[in-house]
Amino acid sequence: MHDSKAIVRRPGRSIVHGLSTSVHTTLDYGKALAQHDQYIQALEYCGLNVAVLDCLEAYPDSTFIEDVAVLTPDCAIITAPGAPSRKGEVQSIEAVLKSYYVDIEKIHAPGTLEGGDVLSIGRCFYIGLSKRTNPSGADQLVNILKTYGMIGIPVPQRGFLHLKTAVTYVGRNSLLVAEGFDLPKQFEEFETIQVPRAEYPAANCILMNDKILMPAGFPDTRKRLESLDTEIVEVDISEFAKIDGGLTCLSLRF
Ligand code: CIR
Repeated sequence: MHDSKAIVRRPGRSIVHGLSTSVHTTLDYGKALAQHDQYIQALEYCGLNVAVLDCLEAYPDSTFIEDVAVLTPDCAIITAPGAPSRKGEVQSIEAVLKSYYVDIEKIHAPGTLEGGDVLSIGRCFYIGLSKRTNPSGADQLVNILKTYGMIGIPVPQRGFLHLKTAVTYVGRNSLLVAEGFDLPKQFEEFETIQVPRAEYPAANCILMNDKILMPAGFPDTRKRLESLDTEIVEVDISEFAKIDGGLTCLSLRF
């Protein structure tokens, strides 16, 4: 899995009104911008060429750009966000993806699907069925992937916003799994590293070109990840975490 490019979108001031499953202190916009800069630098350190898109003020959650597309080696798929306030985010991504991809597919209503629910490991894509991704969206993705010789596997998911909030792939056949997440049987071929309940946001890490990008401030998880003997790069995304944003959701990588 070698990624060479990433697309990110600058957060707009409206991010303070982003969707959240928790009561949180108001997001500090200046701090969010600074953390976003550090996130871009971390992607560059991991070897990616980063395209930075302008903010979309009309869409408070649009910096979580991972949710609007699924990028594969052979095609890009524009999703259909399940959150009503995020549906319009897809309009502006098509033109961007056209400069990178010849083949662009789409998930159509009544299907809903958000990229945070899609965990790709090689040419296999695990699709979490969540409040944001419904069976129709998952089935459409499975069929699109099949056309290009890739595999889509829908998996049940409960208790977390997206599949990748609870589980990510960190290399050496290992999954990082949040304690309390009922790992679906479709993942039984993998080894697991558990993220303690108190550190659950750390379950959302990114394996990128032989480095693991992890959110800063989770020492127990870091210790456990060190057993993989892979370089770990920490980046502070505490402002985004206030509205359920993790590391993966801040970029599209391909
Ligand atoms: C939302 O609820 O849509 C945003 N506040 C957070 C999205 C996080 N996306 C992701 O984990 N892929």
